Amino acid sequence: MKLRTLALLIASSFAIAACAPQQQTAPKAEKSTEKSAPAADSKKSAEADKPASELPVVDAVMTHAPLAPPPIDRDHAARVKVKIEVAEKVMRMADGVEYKFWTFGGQVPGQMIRVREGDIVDVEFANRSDSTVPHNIDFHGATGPGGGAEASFTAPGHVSNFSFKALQPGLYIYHCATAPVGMHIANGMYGLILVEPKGGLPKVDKEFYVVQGDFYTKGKYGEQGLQPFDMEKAIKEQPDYVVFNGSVGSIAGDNALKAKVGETVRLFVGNGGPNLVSSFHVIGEIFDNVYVEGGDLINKNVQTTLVPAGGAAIVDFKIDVPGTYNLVDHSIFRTFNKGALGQLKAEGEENKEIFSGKLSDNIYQSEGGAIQTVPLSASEAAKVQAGAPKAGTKEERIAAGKTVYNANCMACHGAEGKGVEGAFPPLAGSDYLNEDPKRGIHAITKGLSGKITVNGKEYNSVMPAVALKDEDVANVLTYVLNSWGNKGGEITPADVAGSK
Ligand code: HEC
Ligand SMILES: [Cu+2]
Repeated sequence: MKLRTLALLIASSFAIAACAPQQQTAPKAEKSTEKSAPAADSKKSAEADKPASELPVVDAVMTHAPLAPPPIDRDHAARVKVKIEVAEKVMRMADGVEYKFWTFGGQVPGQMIRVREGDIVDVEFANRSDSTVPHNIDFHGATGPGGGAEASFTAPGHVSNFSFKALQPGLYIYHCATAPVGMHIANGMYGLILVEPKGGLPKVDKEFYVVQGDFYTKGKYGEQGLQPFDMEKAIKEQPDYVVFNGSVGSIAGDNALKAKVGETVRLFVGNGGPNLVSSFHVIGEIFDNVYVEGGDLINKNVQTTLVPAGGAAIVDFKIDVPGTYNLVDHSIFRTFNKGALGQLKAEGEENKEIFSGKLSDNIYQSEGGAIQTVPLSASEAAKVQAGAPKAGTKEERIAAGKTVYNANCMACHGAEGKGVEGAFPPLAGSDYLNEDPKRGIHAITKGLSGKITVNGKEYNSVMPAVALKDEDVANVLTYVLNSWGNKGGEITPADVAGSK
């Protein structure tokens, strides 16, 4: 998806650039009027009010998350054409978990729209003929009944048009408001529209688009297969998933946002809900500016900002030191147990004065250094007994093992088994493991402590035993052995049983 949207974005930026010259027709006075107009008067500050019919017509630059459309480089109003097609679509919610999303434009969130205060937004709203129900759109950035909900109500196989004037600048949610409204939103029908103030926003180096949402599935978090919507959980406000940009991992790992040391980053953050308020936080960063609730009020030096359901915030920060910065909902079980984790990876020069990194690490054994077992809840223990589905082939074992790895090992050994120097040894290209893969069985089932050397580096730490079924131990080790430059091979449940 990334490449295609990028190409589209680039293509459409060029389209805008190409038609920019003939758009520069606004009176010269316009700019100065805008600058001196206090924000509160912005509704009235008439920029040489042309009749709407005489405004130049432009196509909106719309982007799929996590990309944001480029800043507007017009100094006058326009009629901006926004085309939205609703599609009901089965897509990935998490590894092995699918969900039938209802989408604006084929993805969750819907595409981000960027217009300028004073623009007329011409909306063309199409509902595909393979949709099962009617849909509509309520723009929080519009003034008028339902934000356009009635005006845009569209049966499958129909297309509606309406327009609104973007009177007030700000970052606004749009969402479907067809009954049952909660269900349409819960299925992913939301996105953001930015109405730039006439003078634009202060320039930054990178801008991204992130929308949180909560999802309610018949099966529990991680339960495999196509999961239907669960109305009862939605009413009780007990989501199984809380995610950024529509799925677990959508902006983490290989999909992480990227920036460089020294750059300023802006996140357009929305919260589609339907239920939860987000305590939005970036671990290891302090927001220099927060446009509180997406409006004009700027708060400075903020750690965590609330993003209401059906609301938004703009946050700016500068990257001072390299590293991986995790985007979370600091209602923190949502991050570690429901998927609300994004990442921004920053490369560049270290600055040891701002952040030293680990200076030393010695063993501190308050519990006598005994190996501990990661505790299991009663239901988890029951599941362990009941057993996971059996893998028939090595390929199935590798696929199942990946899920086991992500749930049980990644927290310490890291994505791609890279480990953490001085604390957690790498599993990627581990000579310790490749020399005798059965050492892995022992490490998982019995735990591991004392000095070991992995790829020439010494580790003297404690790995707790991980309570897994033999099948899962076999799967995860087979996955590890066939990943990240390891030597391949297969560990079977019989191997595990035999060497415990
Ligand atoms: C709580 C953190 C933690 C978790 C969870 C964990 N490990 Fe470890 N693991 C360690 C530490 C620490 C060591 C090194 C122990 C030592 O120094 O003696 C280690 C060592 C190992 C080793 C041997 C050294 C090497 O790099 O080859 C293997 C293999 C291994 N772990 C596999 C796993 C697998 C597979 C899982 C998931 C089922 C897992 N670990 C979960 C912390 C963890
Ligand atoms: Cu809808």
